[in-house]
Amino acid sequence: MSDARDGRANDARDAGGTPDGSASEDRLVGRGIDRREDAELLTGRATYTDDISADAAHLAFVRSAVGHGRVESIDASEAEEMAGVLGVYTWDDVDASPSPGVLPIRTESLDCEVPGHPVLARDRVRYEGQPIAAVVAEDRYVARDAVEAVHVEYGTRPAVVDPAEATEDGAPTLYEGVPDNVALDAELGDETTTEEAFAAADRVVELDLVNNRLVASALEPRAALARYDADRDYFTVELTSQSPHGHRRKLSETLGLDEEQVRVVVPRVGGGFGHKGHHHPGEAMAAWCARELDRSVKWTATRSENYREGAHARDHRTTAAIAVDDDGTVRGLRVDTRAAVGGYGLGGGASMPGWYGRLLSSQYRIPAIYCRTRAVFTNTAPVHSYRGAGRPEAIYVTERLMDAAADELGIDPVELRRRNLIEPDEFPYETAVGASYDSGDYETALDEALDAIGYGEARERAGEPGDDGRYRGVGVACFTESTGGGFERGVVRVRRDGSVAVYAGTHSHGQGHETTYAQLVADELGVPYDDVEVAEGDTDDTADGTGTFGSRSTITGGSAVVESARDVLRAARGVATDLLGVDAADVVSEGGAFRVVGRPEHSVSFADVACAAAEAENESGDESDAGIAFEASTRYEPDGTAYAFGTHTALVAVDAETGAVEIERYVAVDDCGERVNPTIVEGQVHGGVAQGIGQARSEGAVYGDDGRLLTDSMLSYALPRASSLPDIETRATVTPSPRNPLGVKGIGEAGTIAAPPTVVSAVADALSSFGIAHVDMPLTEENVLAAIREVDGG
Ligand code: MCN
Repeated sequence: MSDARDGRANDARDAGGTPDGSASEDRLVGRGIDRREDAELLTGRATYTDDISADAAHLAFVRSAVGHGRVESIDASEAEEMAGVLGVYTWDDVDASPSPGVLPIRTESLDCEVPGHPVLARDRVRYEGQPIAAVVAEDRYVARDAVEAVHVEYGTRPAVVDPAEATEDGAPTLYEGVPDNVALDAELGDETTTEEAFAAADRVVELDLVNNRLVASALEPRAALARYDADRDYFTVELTSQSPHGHRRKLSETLGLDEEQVRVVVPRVGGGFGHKGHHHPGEAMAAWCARELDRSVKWTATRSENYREGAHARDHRTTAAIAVDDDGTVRGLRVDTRAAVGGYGLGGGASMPGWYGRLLSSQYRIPAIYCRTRAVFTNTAPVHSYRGAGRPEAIYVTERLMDAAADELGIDPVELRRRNLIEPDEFPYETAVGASYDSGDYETALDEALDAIGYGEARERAGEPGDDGRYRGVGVACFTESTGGGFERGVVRVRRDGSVAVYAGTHSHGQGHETTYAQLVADELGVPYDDVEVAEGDTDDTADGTGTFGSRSTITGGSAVVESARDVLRAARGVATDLLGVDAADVVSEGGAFRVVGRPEHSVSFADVACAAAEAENESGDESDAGIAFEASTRYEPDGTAYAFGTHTALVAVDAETGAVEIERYVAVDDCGERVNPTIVEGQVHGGVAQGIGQARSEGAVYGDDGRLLTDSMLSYALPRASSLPDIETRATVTPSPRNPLGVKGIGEAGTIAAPPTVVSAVADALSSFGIAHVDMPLTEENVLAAIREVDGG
């Protein structure tokens, strides 16, 4: 019988624990423990999909060289003759197989009848880079050489790449039955009430906004390794995924299989940012070819394939208006957005009204909102969710309108926001676009941000050139974010030695779940942190699961593993009660042991209880459970959405001669409820802000009018660099969510939501003396100078 308490305290220190004051001394939750996965990741010892060879043949794709056209002919004879080539396949081969060969799509994301995305082009190509033929060869170099030897002739058609232009009369059409290219025309909010609010308001301010097209640039490109067991008609697919069970379902549908015929295993994943949650042709074709050749087949995207075909993001054209009274009361919002979906609908969050329009109320009490969203086919790569997925686009609209209204009314932009904030005693709060906010204390976060940046002084300097001739500006953006949705599975298994294995249906691709889930479970069971292992990514480990996206894992996966840990603890207490020979009511669990109330020396350790339970299990003769003391599995679904929030603020200096923007300071105040690990939370904010600044300053996928992608590599697609990023100062307020047992809200996307409006607001503020109220992203030197020249008349 032992006392685990000392071991536990040491253990947190050993793990690099840096108690942050908010955590009680005993608890791991609330401590900024170093990420346990980092040693392996940072020393290059991690295994990624492409590291696994399995004697695999290699798959490469012949991709459309045109943005829009008909495939007139494919001549693969030269490629087929090449030494080392195992097969060249086109749609005809897929069509002749038992597989449907079409990527599944969420039906609610389209309201028109169109064919789905085929894994290889049927006859028409609708974006440059669409796969036309698949080549499998003994090695990847031969496969790529053979791709060059496949000759495709096209009947080129006119292309349309801009979602607003695509809806205009006379625009090229992508599908016969959809003459206006509108894939989905959806409304949110009440149009009549909103029109009445606009008619009654003192002023209406309107803005046209562009939300630039982005590409997820994870360090690791997408990859898949498929093995086929012909005897069992069974696939094992290792791949880059954020959602192992989601990929299993989609792979099964594409291949025409039962889910039970597919096991998905996800090794380490080098970043996802949303696009590894989607199903692309590469993964499905690797599996299809593995069956066709009865051989393991691997596919790894090249960087430019990732740019051409990996799901893109954002790409909104919006006309929006705000109705305000002279005293600064906001009466309504009216938003009309055309959102690109690309050549094929994949059902992405950015164009789905539920993810986009539902966030338009942000932190404000806005009685009437009407949002029309048209998801529009364009000759571009398909658009899907990317860090934020609709929420950055919505907050950008609302925050730009708040600045424009403040400008019109001559009210300080912070003061206008403050006058309209939803107050703490108004929660739960139902917005005019159907969001039910759980909890919030918006003004505290706002004040924290203003205090940190020194808003008063910054406001005085705003719009004026400093000693260095550059114009200073201060930007502020408030935001909310819907986090956590759907169900998640969490399994906790205790072995006879008291060690604990935790499995979840989520999949960390940089978020640090191995650390945070271990903190949560170790706290619940009172066992040493090092005794808890966390594994994600194998569909055999959990009966079902949803995955990691939408900043949902802590709320859903974290709660699921905690609920399972609580079940395990209840069972363990029962065994402990028997061992101690007292009434259940007299047994308490603390510090990794069960003790008798009032007789602290009378105790039994968690490990001894586990051993006793495993012995009893062995005696029962069930060999499948040999060595397992306790196990619990929870399918957890939160009690509604948790709305994270915060205020970000930035100081910028703009050189009006060159258009160069420097972000001199950036302060992020975020509220994600209770924080499991404040250091990881801070890291998530840093990463998100860096990506948000990337969108604001430099990123943008650019297509030529013919539908050819001009930014198809890291040379031409301008990711942010360390030198273009400021130090990111972070602060936190803590407003627990009442909608999950942990009181948590998500944090993974907050930075990408808040940073674009914050930076644009600051730059517009700096240029206010030129009469500039808004500059579209990205704020490149060229775009900033163009904005100055436009008002200068030059
Ligand atoms: N966390 C916490 N306390 C909270 C909330 C979160 O300690 N109150 C911790 C979590 O336990 C977890 C991390 O912060 O370790 C992020 O948790 P959460 O906000 O629940 O988000 P998810 O784990 O579901 O991650 C998804 C989110 C999304 S949608 C994208 S896109 C994204 C992101 O996280 N892509 C990332 N962060 C990323 N980080 C890296 N490094 N790479 C990516 O591709």
